Amino acid sequence: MNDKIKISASLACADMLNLEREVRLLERAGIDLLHIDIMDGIFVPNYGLNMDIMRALKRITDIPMECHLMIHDPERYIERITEAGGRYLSVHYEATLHIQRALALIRRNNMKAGVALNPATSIEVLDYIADDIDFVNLMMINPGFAGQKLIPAMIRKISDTRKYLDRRGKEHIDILVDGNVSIDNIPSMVEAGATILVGGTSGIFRKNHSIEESVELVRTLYHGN
Ligand code: S6P
Ligand code: MG
Repeated sequence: MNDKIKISASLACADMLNLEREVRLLERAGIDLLHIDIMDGIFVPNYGLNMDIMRALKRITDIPMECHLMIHDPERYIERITEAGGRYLSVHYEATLHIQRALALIRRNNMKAGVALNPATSIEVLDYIADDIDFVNLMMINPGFAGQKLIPAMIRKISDTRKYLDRRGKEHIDILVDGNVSIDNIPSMVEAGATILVGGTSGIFRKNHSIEESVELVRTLYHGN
């Protein structure tokens, strides 16, 4: 039984025409976090959610918002994310020249600080920022779009990251996995050491399955029953 695992629902994959209803269903299913993808059309070739949507969500739910910024120079938006209700925030290592400064700013704004790594970025970049993070956001796909396929080498990246952090006495740092966190892939991701699972089109918002049924199924995958 693994009680340390959290499930974060990737709201960009929800039914936008019925967002409040989707949030109520997620609440009823006992989801832990709401994953909010924010993009700038430059760091990734797409757009996602934004701070107006966060503010609206904040009015209707207490589920903590876990934000994933896929934008260049994320420092520019950290204060506004906290004001909009963000409680966790990951910024890309590849998106700023001053990742340590960005992480420190996230903590100063009372959010849990995460560094997000693109698939090809080595975990060695964590070396001198391990004291500055509460979680690592390991991308299982190249960011920008939902509905992509897991890059197989990423399972090894999860276990390498877990070992790497544990060897440095950083057992408390969470490993969030994002991208094709599917019913099929979750067992190997958890086995490798993932502790926060971002559920999108292949995990929580699956066609022809209810949110409740999917969340329940995801839980059985790591509770082993
Ligand atoms: C991708 C984004 C992700 C997706 C999620 C979708 O740019 O950061 O959070 O929303 O990966 O899940 P799935 O199951 O469709 O890959
Ligand atoms: Mg994301």
